[in-house]
Amino acid sequence: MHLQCGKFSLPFDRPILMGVVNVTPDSFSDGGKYATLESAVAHARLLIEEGADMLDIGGESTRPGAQPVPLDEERRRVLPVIEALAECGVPLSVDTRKPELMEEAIRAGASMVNDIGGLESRFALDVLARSSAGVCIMHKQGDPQTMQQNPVYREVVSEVRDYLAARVAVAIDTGIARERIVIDPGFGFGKTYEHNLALLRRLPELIGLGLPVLAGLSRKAMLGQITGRSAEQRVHASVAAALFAVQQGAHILRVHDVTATRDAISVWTALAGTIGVFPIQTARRYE
Ligand code: HH2
Repeated sequence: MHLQCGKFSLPFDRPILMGVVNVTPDSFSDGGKYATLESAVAHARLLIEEGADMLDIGGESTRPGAQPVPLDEERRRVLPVIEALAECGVPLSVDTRKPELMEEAIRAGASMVNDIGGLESRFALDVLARSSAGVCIMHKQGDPQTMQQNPVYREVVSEVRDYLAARVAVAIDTGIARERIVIDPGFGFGKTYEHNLALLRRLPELIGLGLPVLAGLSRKAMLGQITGRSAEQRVHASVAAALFAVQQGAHILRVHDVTATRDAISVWTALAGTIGVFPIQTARRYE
């Protein structure tokens, strides 16, 4: 299996690390740290140096309770960062729900779209179909403003799996090749602690759909519920969760802490003898 995104082809012979670059004043774990063009680009370059295989660049926080960001403001935050990094050598993903921005970001150099809206907009589907970009289709229940108030499922794992399978079928029908698609259960997006746990423990049921699975657990509230620590203090907890996700079959890990995650996965895969050694020196370029 491999992921085709723009000019890049990513094999899944080892876990892929997607480093998070939040160009926002209010993200839940790093809000305000990378809100300027200079700080965002410097952080992105640092993540690449640390061994990020790809970057996810976002201009709207989608933490529970977050206010929506107008298109013009999101554009102003994200596009200059993508333009500045267009030749950085790793695929750039744009984390947005807005089809206009998806299109502009692809034009500016993004190779992937990360749509927490599950590619439900017709416009977004058409933008993707017209491009060669990869796409991450994520499940969420409700909208960030209210999604954590009372999430209810009949059976969370089968509902999320069936939703993703249906969205993938629509995407393929629209002309987006299967090799360009990644799926994501959307940890924390309209899910209680128990829902998140069920999805993680039964991740193999999503893997069974035959598509690469992205897991975004980094610094999330469920880790705070386990450890009692604040978002900035959840690095070790995030690494443990990332290792567990890999064991459960996750292909891509969306992480804030690249060095820590990379070291842990390197050691774990070397010791387990499953995927072979994965030292930072072998961070690769895909073109
Ligand atoms: N989580 C966040 C944002 N985007 N995209 C995918 N595909 N999967 C995720 O789990 C996911 C995501 C939330 O994390 P972060 O970007 O750090 O925070 P914020 O939304 O507050 O900017």
